[in-house]
Amino acid sequence: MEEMKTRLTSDLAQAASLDELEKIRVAYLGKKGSITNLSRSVDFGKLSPEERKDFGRRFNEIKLWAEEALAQASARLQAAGASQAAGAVDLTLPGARRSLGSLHPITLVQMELEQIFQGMSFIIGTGFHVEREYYNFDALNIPGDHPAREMQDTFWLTNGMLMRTHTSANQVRMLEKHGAPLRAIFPGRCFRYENVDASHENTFYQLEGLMVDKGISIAHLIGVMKALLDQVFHQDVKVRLRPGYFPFVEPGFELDCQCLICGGDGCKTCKHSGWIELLPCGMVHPRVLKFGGVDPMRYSGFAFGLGLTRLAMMKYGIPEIRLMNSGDVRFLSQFPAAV
Ligand code: FA5
Repeated sequence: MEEMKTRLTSDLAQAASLDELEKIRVAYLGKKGSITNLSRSVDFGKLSPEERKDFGRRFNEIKLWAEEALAQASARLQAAGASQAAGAVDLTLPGARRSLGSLHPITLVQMELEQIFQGMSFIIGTGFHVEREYYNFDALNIPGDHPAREMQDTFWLTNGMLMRTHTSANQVRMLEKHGAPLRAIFPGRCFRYENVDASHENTFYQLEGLMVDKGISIAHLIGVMKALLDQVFHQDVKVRLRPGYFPFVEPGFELDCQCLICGGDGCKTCKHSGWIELLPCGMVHPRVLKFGGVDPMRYSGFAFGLGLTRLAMMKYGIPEIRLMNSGDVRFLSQFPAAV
């Protein structure tokens, strides 16, 4: 029995895996194992009662000892296996690079503008992509037979619904909801059924602004437009103001900025004119105020419809509008993940 203990101790010390350990257990304690066989090797008839008792005690001792030794070896191998698995992480290797999503350039510009306007006590609204013909056209002084409807090619849906062609569609909704006085911006997506080129998309973003109060004049309009452009570009950008026609403002203006892609020399982004149409604006037409339930005899206001997608193009030097909706990660990953 002593010799068997020595052999088992040495076998257990050499066992390198739980599989090997199981083989050792079968070899010693299995049905035909060498410890199990010990009891078969003895002719109990030839032993005295004392000797039988003594054998039984020692046999049980070695069996218990062997079971305990196997359990300890198993625990040792399991612990070694666990630390080996943990050790498989080589801390000196460079980590797996997790690519962090970035913010879309339009989102970045929109967030910046929202901050600027919140600083001037403007509230932020949203509006609907799918809009009623009434809010997109009629309530903006563009009745069904008005030629101005042709200015914006429309994706028509059924039952007088359409994909809104401009964020101005939310002007009367905001007036109905909040009344006057009102300072609000409402950025969002617009849709037009038109040919796509370097500066025209069929899905693009605008940011509408509306300020209505007693005594609002063109001076307020120009002051806010200037504050807006100064803060967005952080540089001296040349702008020009020219008369513009929109049925929902009177007078109306077009504010263009010098193309920042070519510096005004002319390129395909500005259609070789050196200027980009960016910020149409004007004094809210009295009929629009009336549609919104606001008395035009007491209140006046200005509105603007900033081309947010084009502003992002100018700010970040993006010459091609189609990149904006491309979902191309090589393009998108150049922008920061946060502002
Ligand atoms: C309008 O949409 C008017 N609702 C703007 C307005 C609001 C005028 C309030 C007066 C008062 P316009 O169609 O010009 O106007 O579009 C406004 C701006 O949106 C343009 O200057 C341009 O920057 C941008 N824009 C227009 N069409 C596209 C297009 N297809 N792709 C990208 N940007 C566009």
